[in-house]
Amino acid sequence: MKEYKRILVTSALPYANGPLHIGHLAGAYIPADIYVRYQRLKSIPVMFIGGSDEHGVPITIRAKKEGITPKDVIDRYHYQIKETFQKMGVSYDIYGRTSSDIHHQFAADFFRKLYDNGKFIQKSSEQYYDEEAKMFLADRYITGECPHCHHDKAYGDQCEKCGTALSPTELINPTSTVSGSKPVMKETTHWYLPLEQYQEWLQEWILEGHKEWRPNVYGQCKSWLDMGLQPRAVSRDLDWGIPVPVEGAEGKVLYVWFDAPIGYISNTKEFCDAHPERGTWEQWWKDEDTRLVHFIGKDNIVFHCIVFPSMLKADGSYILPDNVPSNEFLNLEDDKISTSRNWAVWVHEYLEDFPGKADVLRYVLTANAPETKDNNFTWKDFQARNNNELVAVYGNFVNRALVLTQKYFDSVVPAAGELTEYDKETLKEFAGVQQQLESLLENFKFRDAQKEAMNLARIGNKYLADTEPWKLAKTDMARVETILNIALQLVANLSIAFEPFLPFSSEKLRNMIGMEGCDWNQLGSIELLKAGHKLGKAELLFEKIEDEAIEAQVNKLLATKKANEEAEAKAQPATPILPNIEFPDFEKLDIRVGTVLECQKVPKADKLLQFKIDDGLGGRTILSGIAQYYNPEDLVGKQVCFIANLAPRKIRGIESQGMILSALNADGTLAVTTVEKPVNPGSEVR
Ligand code: B3M
Ligand code: ZN
Repeated sequence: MKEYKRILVTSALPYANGPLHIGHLAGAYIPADIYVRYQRLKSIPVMFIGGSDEHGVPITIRAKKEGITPKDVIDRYHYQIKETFQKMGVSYDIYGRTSSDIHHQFAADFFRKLYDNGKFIQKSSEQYYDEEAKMFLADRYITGECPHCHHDKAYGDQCEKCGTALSPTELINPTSTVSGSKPVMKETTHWYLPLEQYQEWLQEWILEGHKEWRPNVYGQCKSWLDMGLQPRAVSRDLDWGIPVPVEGAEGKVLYVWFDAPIGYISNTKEFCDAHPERGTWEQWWKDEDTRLVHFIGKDNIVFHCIVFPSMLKADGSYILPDNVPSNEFLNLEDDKISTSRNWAVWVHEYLEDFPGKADVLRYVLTANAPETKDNNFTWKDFQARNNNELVAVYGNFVNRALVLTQKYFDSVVPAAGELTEYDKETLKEFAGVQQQLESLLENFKFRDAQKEAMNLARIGNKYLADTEPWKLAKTDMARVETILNIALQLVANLSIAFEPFLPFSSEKLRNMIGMEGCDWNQLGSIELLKAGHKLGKAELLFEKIEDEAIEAQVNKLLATKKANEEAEAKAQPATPILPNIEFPDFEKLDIRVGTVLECQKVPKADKLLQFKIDDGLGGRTILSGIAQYYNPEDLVGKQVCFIANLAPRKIRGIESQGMILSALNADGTLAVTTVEKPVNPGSEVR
């Protein structure tokens, strides 16, 4: 393997449109932090870059829904996310944001250079446009019937029922999820990165050059390449983002997936500008001696392995990722984590409910890391891992070693005498641990690595249980000295071995034993604590988590489940069908289609709209109580169904000559009934 001088680590930039949940942590953040902490411990120059992804449609939608600005949204979540990372010990060198001036400038310059060098193609195409919301619709914001399995809520980019990748034009009966209206086709121009031009190079670079990538990552890349790459639009019609820095591009911004990965670079620049002693950003991004590693979740693979590298290649002056360790998904209590269904453990809530227990969550998420397949978080398992592993194995061993030393030697490290065969065997077991841990960590096998560290504690526990120094204290104090010396060396080793995984506890442990510094290269040493060294006060490293605390969490989830079920039930109210009628009863109704000629609000009546309808018979006036749901001008020209022979009645002094039919939606809103294709005014409905 190539020798590198420095390692640049990035973890995916979370969208600043919601809080972090445990799935985020397990996917891209805890593993990256473990890796970075390990490299730092080894004194390898390493830089850890993170930040918020603050552009894109979801942020604008959220703002619209809440009646605030996108800037309000990102400010709320950027700071919250940043604080959550810090409290979880995710040790970024910089946590930046893509709304910063420095990033806007950097990303615009990046685009401009590619543009000037003819790396883009410009294409016009027809795209779905929402006339009510006055915006082009991102694929995700169009739903409709899947042409393959006929699921009625497929998205414009994918049907989640049958898994087929779709384009919005394939949907049957597309609807805008922004306004609920039917989108229309409208022409627009965009810049595209012609990925097909990079196909051959990518094949060589990934499929030949990076066979060591995780099978899930390599496999996804291969299937994309096998399908053949297509040009990808790098701009969007949107008023939130980085304006396309080209004349005549008004109203267009860089596609969020174009600017976000550039955020890794601009954040590095921001950091290096403020910390010149850490080198220049160009050193980190353009020197072949830098090893670049991206930690991401599996839904980001194509962007980090295919699109971003193609952008870097198009520029020509950048290094490329050496590895892209991507995790699969973490489920919660056997169900997919979902922000919209609030099916998640929100990390900031966890930290409130379990103060001082960031390491416990780090431990459990790593023990269950979805490294090779989707994995599951359950509160029962969380409790069991805390009580049976952190408390009963690691914490218990440390506590026993310290308490015994306190009792027999007044907390002074005793000297080791002659070693028995059993002592030597025990020491041999942890002599190899540094190498074992290294090879696992270098290969991104964090789960196994943490298991290995825990195994050290098991060895320690077993050693004390087997040697029983408390029994020997009456007869053979010299032997007790040796045993406790060995046990204490093991304790000190644990603080190093666990440092990448459980940084808070490792620090606490070092304070307890009065150990200064933490040097990875000393891992496995049996002279970490010198004889005569005075230990600090023994405290509990971890505490048991009681059933009540777990029940409270489980109940919280049950309440969410119940609320979701209720919401679903409410969305489909089972209004009982009325008793049957005979056909002649139906024939008494004269339902017609009319074209709305005029529509206006009735003064001082906030629910009423007054319609002038072309009914094919000279026209009529109808009042309808739908003013809360429509702009009157939006209804002009629409064809509506109405009852033509309802006896006229006066409402607010105006005679209403019929009744416009509307559908009552589950949420209480009304939608006017129209016809599926234009008909002559006055046509009968039957
Ligand atoms: N914000 C998607 C995500 O959070 C996206 C990652 C950007 S990394 C450059 O899944
Ligand atoms: Zn489908």
